[in-house]
Amino acid sequence: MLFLQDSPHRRLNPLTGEWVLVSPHRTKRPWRGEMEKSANTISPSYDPNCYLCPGSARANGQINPLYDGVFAFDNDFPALRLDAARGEIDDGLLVARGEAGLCRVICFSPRHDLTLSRMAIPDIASVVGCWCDEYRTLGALGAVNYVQIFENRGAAMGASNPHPHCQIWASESLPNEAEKESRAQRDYMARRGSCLLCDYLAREETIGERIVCENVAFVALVPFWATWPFETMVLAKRHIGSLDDFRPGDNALLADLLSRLTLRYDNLFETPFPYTMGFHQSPTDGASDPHWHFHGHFYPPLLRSATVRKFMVGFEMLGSPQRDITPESAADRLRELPDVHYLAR
Ligand code: H2U
Ligand code: ZN
Repeated sequence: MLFLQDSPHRRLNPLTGEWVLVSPHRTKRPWRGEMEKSANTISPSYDPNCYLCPGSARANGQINPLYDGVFAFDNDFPALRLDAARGEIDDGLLVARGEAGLCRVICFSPRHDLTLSRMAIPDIASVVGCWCDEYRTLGALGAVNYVQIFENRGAAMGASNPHPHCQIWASESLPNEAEKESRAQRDYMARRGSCLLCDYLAREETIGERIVCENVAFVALVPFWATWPFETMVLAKRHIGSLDDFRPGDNALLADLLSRLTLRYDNLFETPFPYTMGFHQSPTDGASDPHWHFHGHFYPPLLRSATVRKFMVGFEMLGSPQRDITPESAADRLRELPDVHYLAR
C-alpha cells in the first residue's frame, strides 16, 4: 500500500471514531519555530524542597512518612470531591450535572531523581501492584464509576514536580475518552461478536511493522492511527478488562514492558522523554463490560529532538490532528533503539 508511505491520507482511529491526517511527504520541511529547552539537568536523589520526598511537608502542612517503596495519598488540591453538590440543569441547551469523585497521588519511589525508565523492574512491579489496589478500592466506592490512572512526565507536559509520581482521578461519570472508547468497543463486539482490540492486536502481530517491544503478556506498538509522532499503545495480550483481572506474574510483566518502552523513549533523543501516559479499562459501575480490553496510551510531545516538540494547533485544533512521520517509521526508530538506558551505558 504505497500511498500510506508517500502520499497524504487519513487514517481512522476505531477506538474514538476520529480521523488523523497523515502527510508523509512533509517530513523534509525546514523548522524555524520554537526550540524547547533541553531538560538534561540531573536531579539530586533527595530534594528538601520537594513536597513528594519522604519526610517532606506538603502544601497543606501534612508530613510525608519516611516511605521506602510506593506511597499513595489523597491529593491536597483535588479536582473532584466525594461531597460535590448534587445539582442538575438541562434545558436542552444548557446542561450541567454535579460530579462526585476523588483524586489520589502515587509516588513511585522515595528517590527524587528516578523515573519509570530508570527504576528496577521489581520496583515498577510494586507501582503496578499499587495501581491494582487503588483501582479495586476506589472502584468499590458507590460514587466511583471510573478510575483514571495517568502520569504527566516532564515540564513540557505540565508536570509540577520531577519526583516520579502519577495521579488517579476517580469519577462518577466516564470521562470523554473512556466514553468514546467504551461505545466503540461495545459497538464492535455487537457487530462482529469479537473484541476490537483482540482483533487489532492479532492484525498487528501478523504485520509486525508497528510493534516496538513485547513479552508474553503485553505488547507496545505505535497504533496505525497514532496522532503524536511517537505515540504508543500498551495492550494486554489476553482479553482482560482491567487491573482487577491481572494474574500473579502480570504485575512484573507489565513492569518489564513499561521499563523497556520508557527507556527506549529516553534513548530516542538521549533526554528524559516527556509524555502523558495512562490506562483505559473497564468502568467500575458494576455493569458487565465484556467489550473492554485493558490498555495504556503514551502521548509524548517530542518530534525531532530533545528541543523540538509537536504542537497540536491550527488545523489540528480546528480540523483534525495531523502527523508527518508515519507510524511505521516511528515504530522502526523506537524498535531499533537499545534497551539499555543511555545514562547506564
Ligand atoms: P502533577 O505533577 O501531575 O501536576 O501532579 C502533582 C499533584 O500533586 C497535583 O495534582 C498535588 C497537586 O494537586 N499536590 C498535593 O496533593 N500536595 C502538595 O503538597 C503539592 C501538590
Ligand atoms: Zn522529591
